[in-house]
Amino acid sequence: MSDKKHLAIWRSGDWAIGRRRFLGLGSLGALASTVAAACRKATPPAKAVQSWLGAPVSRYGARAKYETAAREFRQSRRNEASSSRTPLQSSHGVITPSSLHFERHHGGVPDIDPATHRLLIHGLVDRPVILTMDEIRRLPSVSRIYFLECSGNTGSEWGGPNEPDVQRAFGLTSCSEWTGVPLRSILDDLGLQSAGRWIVAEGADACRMTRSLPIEKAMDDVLLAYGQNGEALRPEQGYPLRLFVPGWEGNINVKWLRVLKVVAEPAMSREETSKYTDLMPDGRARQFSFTMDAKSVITHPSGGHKLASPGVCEITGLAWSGRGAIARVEVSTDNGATWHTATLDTPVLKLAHTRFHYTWWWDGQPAVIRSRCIDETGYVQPTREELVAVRGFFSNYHYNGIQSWKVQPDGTVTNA
Ligand SMILES: Nc1nc2c(c(=O)[nH]1)N[C@H]1C(S)=C(S)[C@@H](COP(=O)(O)O)O[C@H]1N2
Ligand SMILES: [Mo]
Repeated sequence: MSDKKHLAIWRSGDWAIGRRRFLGLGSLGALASTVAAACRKATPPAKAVQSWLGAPVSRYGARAKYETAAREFRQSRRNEASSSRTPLQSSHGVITPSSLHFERHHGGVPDIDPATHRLLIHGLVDRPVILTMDEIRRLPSVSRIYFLECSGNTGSEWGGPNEPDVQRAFGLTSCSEWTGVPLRSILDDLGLQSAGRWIVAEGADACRMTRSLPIEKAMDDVLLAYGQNGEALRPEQGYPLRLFVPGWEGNINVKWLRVLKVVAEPAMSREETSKYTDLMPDGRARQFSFTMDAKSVITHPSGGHKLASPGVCEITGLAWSGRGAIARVEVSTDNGATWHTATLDTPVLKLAHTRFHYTWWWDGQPAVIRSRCIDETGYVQPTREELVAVRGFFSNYHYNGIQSWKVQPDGTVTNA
């Protein structure tokens, strides 16, 4: 295709011509030609060629004042029992900045001095201990990138399209690099007794968050985490210490951790009986439904976005699974009739957000776009109908149905 034609579709007002000319062209070819046209157009006007005498260095950084992405929350009657959501629609890559990590507090954010904080580990161990933060930070540590998702995330979509945008519908998931001590190494040292089958974790906040963790998981990949994205945990994420349970529902990742008790039977606390259980259609409930099932969502374009004009559109989003790595993400731009394999940013990490991309040539017609993911165990993200057929409508937690967005001819995007 000649340069003249590239420029022709780039000029505003020429979209109708461009659309006819590009119809049937592979989307990557279209992307390359659009980029080339943009480059040729980019002769800077004289007044833009200038430089600034800048501000001095600073002790602790802040983002550019032009950037406004923020957590979203509804003011509730009791602000101590609230949550805020990550702006996934404007996120890049897979790491959530700590300042935008979603929050879920049942008793507010306590202000805990690390110098006085203690972790008691007792119960069915030969040598119970009380550890200070300095003692914990002396132990060999690891750093790992993991997602953290509240099992209530996307619960709003059980009955069909509900929330207007990806932040409100999906924003209770975030992904950080977490640093801490493998719980296994400490339990090995303390002499775990064979009768110890569960560990009851308790937080130091007003709600005394209490959850029971099976010993097999505790001895696998659980961390006593004190670091997040290269610095100490944020207060909102459990400073100075939290339990980190990779791939499992957010609630068991007890923040402000102060007690671990090794026991024979689960505690049957509020958070694992009346809450965080899943009522099934036959009236029985799933309990200890820890694993976060595979889920994916297109974050751009998504609800609330407006496409400027027909032409090249980068579809991008996130996929993750509590069972391991994402093996494949597929994207449909024709209401599920055909599916295309998306490109995954590498490395693809187990139990972490995985960024996917698919380059789409939007022809200006109404379109429904969606993504579905398959994890390394072969688990396929279900449609809403498939999920509802098994789990019914009584559940609040663990909704992971395929999400669709509708692109209207004027470029507006809505939840479909
Ligand atoms: N001590 C304590 N731990 C807690 C909670 C809490 O309120 N108190 N909330 C839980 C819930 S429901 C979730 S989803 C995650 C949220 O972690 P975050 O606020 O770091 O995103 O923490 C869990 N751990
Ligand atoms: Mo949660």
